[in-house]
Amino acid sequence: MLVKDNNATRAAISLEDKYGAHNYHPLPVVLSKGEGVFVWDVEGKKYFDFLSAYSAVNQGHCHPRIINQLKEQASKLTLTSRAFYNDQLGVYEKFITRYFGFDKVLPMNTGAEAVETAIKLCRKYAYEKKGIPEDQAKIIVCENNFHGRTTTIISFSNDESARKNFGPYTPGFIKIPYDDADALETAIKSHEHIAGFLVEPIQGEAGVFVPSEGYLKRTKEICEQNDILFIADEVQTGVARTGKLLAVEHENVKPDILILGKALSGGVYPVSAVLANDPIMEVIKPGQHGSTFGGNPIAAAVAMEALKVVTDENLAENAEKLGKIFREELHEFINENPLVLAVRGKGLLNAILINDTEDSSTAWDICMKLKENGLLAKPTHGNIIRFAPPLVITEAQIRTCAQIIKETIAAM
Ligand code: IF1
Repeated sequence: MLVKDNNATRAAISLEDKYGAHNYHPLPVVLSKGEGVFVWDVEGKKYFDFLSAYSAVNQGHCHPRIINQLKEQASKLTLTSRAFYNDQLGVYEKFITRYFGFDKVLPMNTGAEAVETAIKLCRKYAYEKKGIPEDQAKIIVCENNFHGRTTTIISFSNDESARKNFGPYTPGFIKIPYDDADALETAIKSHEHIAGFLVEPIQGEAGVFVPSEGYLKRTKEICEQNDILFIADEVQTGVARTGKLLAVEHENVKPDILILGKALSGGVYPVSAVLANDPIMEVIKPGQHGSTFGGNPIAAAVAMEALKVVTDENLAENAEKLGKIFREELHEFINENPLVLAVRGKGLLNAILINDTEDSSTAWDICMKLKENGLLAKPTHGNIIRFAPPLVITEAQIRTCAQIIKETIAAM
């Protein structure tokens, strides 16, 4: 066995442990370099990154084109606030609205901020365009959702650890089961003043839960029939991750409000966005919403290049094709291995369900072994392991990785 000096790893972990809030429980690996599908730890060990910073690094680590834009813009102008115009924002706004096919964009920084923005936009539209009485607007959300961690967003979470003892909670949300279009119809019939329906096209945090075919299409139709805004949270599923530019495209659905984050910048800079057409977006007037950093010139330059990379490198097509290969490889394997119950996902957003209880350490132990074998992934809910490599991965690499995963689990 190779005897390694783990001092650098231990030192970094103990610093975070002592001086950082304990709001995460990371895998014990300390990364110091990334390039494409690979990351390296402080001891020089190289890994395939199968988390991609929760699908933020779709374009691969430190993509040279995106980094170049970052450097160029950083040396010219970083931040103006929106009190003044900057020469990058308008160019980016024109680009991103054409790219996704909406009239207007409202730029923010993090995913949670973009979700908050969408909620505010939806409520304001309900009061000013639909005539819902003041403070009565309700937004329908789904059970087991994950939309971020602000006080309002956790108010409609049903994840105890995300929610407990952070009350009092924001009212105005109705929760229905996910993947149940009838439940949406029932909720609309039994409640007054519904303004919107907020949904993840695939539930990420719930363990990559893909809804039945037709769910998005049907819920969108129900929303249309009832004059309710369909709000798609594509923070995790968007930007080519699931094999289409947007996951809603699998069902030819066009949301009324689209929420993006994460890979919008290739994981280089916090950039999020809310897109909508004029009749909706025009309800927001000067002074009614904003952010110091939202729409800053670095964000604009970086996001524009990150989206160009997605197109130029055919990342959606690659995710679609390699996702199929990956699931095929694992399907064959799980037929013979009782430790894995299921493999599911779309494009390169996939997960395996481990045949053990949520409080078992099996999934964690598998991830520790995968780490030893040069592949980084993280368990969720105790018994699910998410696999989401950067979309620049090649077919040869995905087959190698499938092999690593199979051999690791077979040896457990
Ligand atoms: C954490 C999961 C991923 C998101 C959707 C909004 C946001 C997220 C659909 C908020 C964020 C994250 C954040 C991260 C864990 C994580 C996650 F495990 F919870 F499900 F990606 F897989 N909408 N997702 O998935 O975006 O404010 O973070 O930029 O630890 O909170 P943010």
